[in-house]
Amino acid sequence: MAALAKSRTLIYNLNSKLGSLGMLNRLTRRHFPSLTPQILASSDFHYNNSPNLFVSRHFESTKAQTHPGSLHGDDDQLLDFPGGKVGITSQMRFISETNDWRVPCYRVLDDDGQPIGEFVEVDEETALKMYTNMVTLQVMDTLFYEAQRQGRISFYVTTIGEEAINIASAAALSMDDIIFPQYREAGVLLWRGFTLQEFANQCFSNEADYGKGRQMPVHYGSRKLNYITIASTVATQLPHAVGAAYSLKMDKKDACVITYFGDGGTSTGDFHAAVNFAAVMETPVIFFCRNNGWAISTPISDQLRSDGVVVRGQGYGIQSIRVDGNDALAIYNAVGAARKMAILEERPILIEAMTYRVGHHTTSDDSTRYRPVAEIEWWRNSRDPITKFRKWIEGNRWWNDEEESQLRISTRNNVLEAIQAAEKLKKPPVAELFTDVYDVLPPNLLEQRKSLMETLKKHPEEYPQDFPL
Ligand SMILES: Cc1ncc(C[n+]2csc(CCOP(=O)(O)OP(=O)(O)O)c2C)c(N)n1
Ligand SMILES: [Mg+2]
Repeated sequence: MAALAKSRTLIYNLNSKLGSLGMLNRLTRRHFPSLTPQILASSDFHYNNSPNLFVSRHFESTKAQTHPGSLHGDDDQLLDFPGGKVGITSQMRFISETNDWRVPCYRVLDDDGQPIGEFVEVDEETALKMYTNMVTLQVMDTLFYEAQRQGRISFYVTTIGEEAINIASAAALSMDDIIFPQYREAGVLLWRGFTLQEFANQCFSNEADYGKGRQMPVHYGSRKLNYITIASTVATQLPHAVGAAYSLKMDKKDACVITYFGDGGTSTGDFHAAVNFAAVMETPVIFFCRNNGWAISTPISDQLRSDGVVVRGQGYGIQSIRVDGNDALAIYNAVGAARKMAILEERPILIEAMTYRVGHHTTSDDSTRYRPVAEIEWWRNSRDPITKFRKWIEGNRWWNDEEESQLRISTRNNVLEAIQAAEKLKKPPVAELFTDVYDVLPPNLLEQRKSLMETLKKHPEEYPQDFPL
């Protein structure tokens, strides 16, 4: 006991002395406590050896306390409260913070692309559209990322590793369903028909961009495609989504809302307010959490203490499911079922898709500073959602190597053409910065506009010349 207390004091003292670098080290160790540099470097390193992924120390060390009696009351007597009747017990028992099992992950395909159970069939045409969209998203991400690195656009966010989440969830919805995205769901828009040219126009902030260049790249939106413009202020879209779902319910529409967010988003007040509001108001909304293990450099073990996000559904009184986010067919099935329940039963549903953010957080990030490269590469090579889906369509004889290389070549050419065309278009006028919010500009904005124009004219050398005033 004395030795334990001593080592605890030592750790405490060390921790309080650690600088930010030490802090990062600690974060990495906590998230992957069993991954030493030697293991990561060894050629036979395999994730199956590491049950700790997405598991905080909490789950390693804590077994749920088994209760001596059941949590039901001692007898049939009930007490009446405003929220309903509850049983009575004479034993003082605290409810355990966790179960001694973790909520399993719903899968349709195993790692070899073989179905492991029953699922809603996807016909050949839909499956091939899903596959070609996933590949298009991947190629678009790669080339737009490179364009940012070349200084041609200012910023970019990839969806690498989360292509199945994007495309399969979109495929399970109808066009009347309204999308409230975070920022890693460009594929949902792609599925709905947003063209490569439209993506490029937004990223290049040119005159054809619907936002008139007023948003950072990747902040897409499309009124036509029912895709609400991306707000990257984390989780602010969630309460909006609930409000929109409530309006669909009032109008008795045969449609639902789906809102996407990350594991990090679940730590915001907006998440809790939105889910509770949706539960109480019984709104047809799907809360789709992409649990990719990281919120920039914050690992999931520092994000929450519960068994991920899925268990929070019950806390708010709504149904929830955990899905393998790298299994397109599992996502397609789960979202399809959730959509039906949301609309027919007028209820919100929470989906937690387990996945991994293979790319850097954004082009402003270098994730190798806070997580092992071997970990990233393992996900890229062993758990790639596109490869898995390809195995399934090839197994069905719907796809072959020649079609694959043709698709990749033509998609690459199409993306490059879109980038070149977007780059050639003029920028929107600077004056547009002040339009489209107020009908009549208030005095403070009039003053700012005047000041901006004067500054641009006075110091032309400080500003790009290709912006019309
Ligand atoms: C309200 C708010 N706080 C902080 C940020 C900075 N920020 C941008 S993305 C991000 C992490 C989000 O992580 P997660 O929700 O897991 O999504 P992921 O990037 O992993 O897809 C943070 C903290 C922000 N954009 N908005
Ligand atoms: Mg995340």
